[in-house]
Amino acid sequence: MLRQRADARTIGDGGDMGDRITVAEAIGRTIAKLGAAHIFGVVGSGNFHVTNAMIDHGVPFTATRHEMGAATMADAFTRTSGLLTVVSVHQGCGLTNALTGIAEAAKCHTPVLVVTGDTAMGDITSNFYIDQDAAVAAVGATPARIRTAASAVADTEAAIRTAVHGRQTVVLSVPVDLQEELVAFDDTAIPRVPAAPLLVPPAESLEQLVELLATAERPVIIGGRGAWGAKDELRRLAAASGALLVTSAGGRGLFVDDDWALDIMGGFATEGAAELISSADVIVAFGAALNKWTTRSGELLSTATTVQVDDRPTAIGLHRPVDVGIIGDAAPVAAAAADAVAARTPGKLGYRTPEVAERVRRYRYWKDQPFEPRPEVDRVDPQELTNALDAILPIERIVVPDGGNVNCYPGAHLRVPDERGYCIPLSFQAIGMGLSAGIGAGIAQPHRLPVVGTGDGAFLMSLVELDTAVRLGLGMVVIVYNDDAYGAEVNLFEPYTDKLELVRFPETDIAAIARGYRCDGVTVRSIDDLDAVQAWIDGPRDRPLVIDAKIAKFPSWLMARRHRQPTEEGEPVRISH
Ligand SMILES: Cc1ncc(C[n+]2csc(CCOP(=O)(O)OP(=O)(O)O)c2C)c(N)n1
Ligand SMILES: [Mg+2]
Repeated sequence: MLRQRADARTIGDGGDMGDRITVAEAIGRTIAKLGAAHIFGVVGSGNFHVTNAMIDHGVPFTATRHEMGAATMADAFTRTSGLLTVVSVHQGCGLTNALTGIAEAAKCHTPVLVVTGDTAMGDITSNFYIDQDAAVAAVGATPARIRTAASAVADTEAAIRTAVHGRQTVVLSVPVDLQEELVAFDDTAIPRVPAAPLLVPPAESLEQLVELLATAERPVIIGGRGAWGAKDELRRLAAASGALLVTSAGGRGLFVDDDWALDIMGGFATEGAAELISSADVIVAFGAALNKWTTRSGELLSTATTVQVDDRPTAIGLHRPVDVGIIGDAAPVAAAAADAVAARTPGKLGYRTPEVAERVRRYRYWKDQPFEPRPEVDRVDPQELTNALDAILPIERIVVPDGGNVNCYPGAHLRVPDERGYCIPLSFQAIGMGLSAGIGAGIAQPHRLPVVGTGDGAFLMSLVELDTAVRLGLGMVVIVYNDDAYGAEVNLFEPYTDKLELVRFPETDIAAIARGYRCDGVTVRSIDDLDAVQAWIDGPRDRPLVIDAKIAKFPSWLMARRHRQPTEEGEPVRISH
C-alpha cells in the first residue's frame, strides 16, 4: 500500500464516503478493479507508485529490460488471451522507448492501456518533458490523461472503456504533481465497463450475402483476427455453402481441424492453396482487412465477387474495393447466413468435390510441399531446418515470426494448434518484436511452448529481453536464422548494386551470447545438430533455448517470389519492401 506523504494536499469532495488515498493509488486500484490481467513495464520515479498500487491490488507484474519489450509483450499477451493488459513506463524517455511497440499494438487494434508518468503541469523545462499526447497520437495510439485529482477514477475508467470498446491502444498520462494529491476513494463506486452491443446488419445486406453464397460454385470464406469467437458459425456457414475455409495471418489457426480448411492465405500460402483461392467465384471475408499481404496485392481476389464483413465501417474497402460491404459482427452474421443458405440450398456441394478435397489435403501445409534442399558448406537449408523443427517441437506451441528475409519459414512452415497459437507482430513491419511477443504470449498461455523465429538482425536488436525470459524461468525456443546480414536488404539490392557491406556483418556467436544470459544455446549447421534440440525438449524446459542456426544465404521463396530479379531481356525493376 502506498503511504501518504505528510504534506500531501486533499482534493475532491469525498465526504465520509471512502478512504482518502493518493491519486496514484486511486488509479492503480481502479485499473486492478476493472480487471487488468497483467502489467509489463520498466519502473522509474514517474510510474513507481501507480505500478505498486496495481501490484498491491492483485495485478501480476513483469519487469522488462526495455520499454519496447514491455509494450510488445503486453500487445502479444492481449492478442493471445483477449484480456486487458497494462504497460507501465516512466514519463518522456520511458514513453518514447515504448513507442514502436505502442505503434504495433495500435495498428493491430489491440486494447492495451499504457500508463505513463508525465511532467508536472507547465514544467516544460524538465528534462523529461515532451508533448506526450502529440507523440502518442502521431503513432496512431489514443492519448488520454488524468485531468484533475477529483476526476482520476473517472478518467481511468474512461481510458479503459475506450481501449476495450474501441479496440484502441490508449496511453494514459499521469502528471507527477497530481499523483501525490489525496482523493476520497470508494471502490464500490467505480463504474463497471459496460458490455458492447452486438452489431447485426440490416436484412438486405444479409440477403445479398445469402444470395451470393447460395449460388456460388466455388465459394471461399476467409476468417481474420476479427473472426475470433465466430469459428463455429463460420464453419457452419462454409458447410452450408459448400465453401472452403482459409484465414489471414491474423486469424491463422481458426479452422485447424476442419477437413475443408486450407492453412493460411496471402504471401504465406502454398502455391496449391493460392490456386484454389484464386479460382474462387465468391470470396467472403470476416474480420480480415484484405490488405496486400493477405491478397497477394489483389492477385488472389482478382476474379471473385468479394464480400467484406467487419464491425468497423472504416475497414470496409480500405485496402481494396469490395463488391459488397457488410457492417456487422462476424458471429451473428455468419449464423444467420448459415441458417438461410442451408434452408435455401440443402445439401449444396459447391467447392467441396472429392477432387478439391484431395487438393486441400495436399496443399494445406508447407511441410508437405516437395522441394530440393540447398545446404551450403557448414550452413543448413532454412526450409529443411524449419520442417525438421516442426516435426520435433510439440504442437502445443505459440508460433511467433519476426520480420526479414527468413520470416516465411517460421511464419508459414511451423504449424499451429489453434488461433491462440500464432502471433504475428508485424502490423508496423518493424523487425525486433518477435522475442518480446513470444515472451508475452508465453506468459498468457503457460501450457504452451513459445517458438520464436527471427533473423540475426532482428534478434540482436532486441535480445536484452532474454534476461526477462530467464528471470521468469520461461521455457521457449528462439530459432535465430543467422545469415550474418540484413538478408532482406542484401537480397533486395543485390541485383542493382555491389554496395552491400553496410548490411553485412562479421559472424556472431549467438549461442554463446545466449549462454551468457543463462539460456541454453546450440549452434546448428546441419540437420544432424538437432539432437541437442530434442534433448532440450525432453528436459525441464525451465529456460529459453536459443538455436543459432547458421543458414545458407539465398532469398527465401517468399522474397524470390515478391521481388523480381533482373532478366537478360529486360532492365531490373526497382521494388521496395
Ligand atoms: C525497426 C526496423 N528497422 C529496419 C527495418 C528494415 N528492415 C527490414 S528487414 C531488415 C533486415 C532484417 O535482418 P534479419 O533480422 O537478420 O533477417 P534477414 O532479413 O537476414 O532474414 C531490415 C533492416 C525494419 N523493417 N524495421
Ligand atoms: Mg539476417
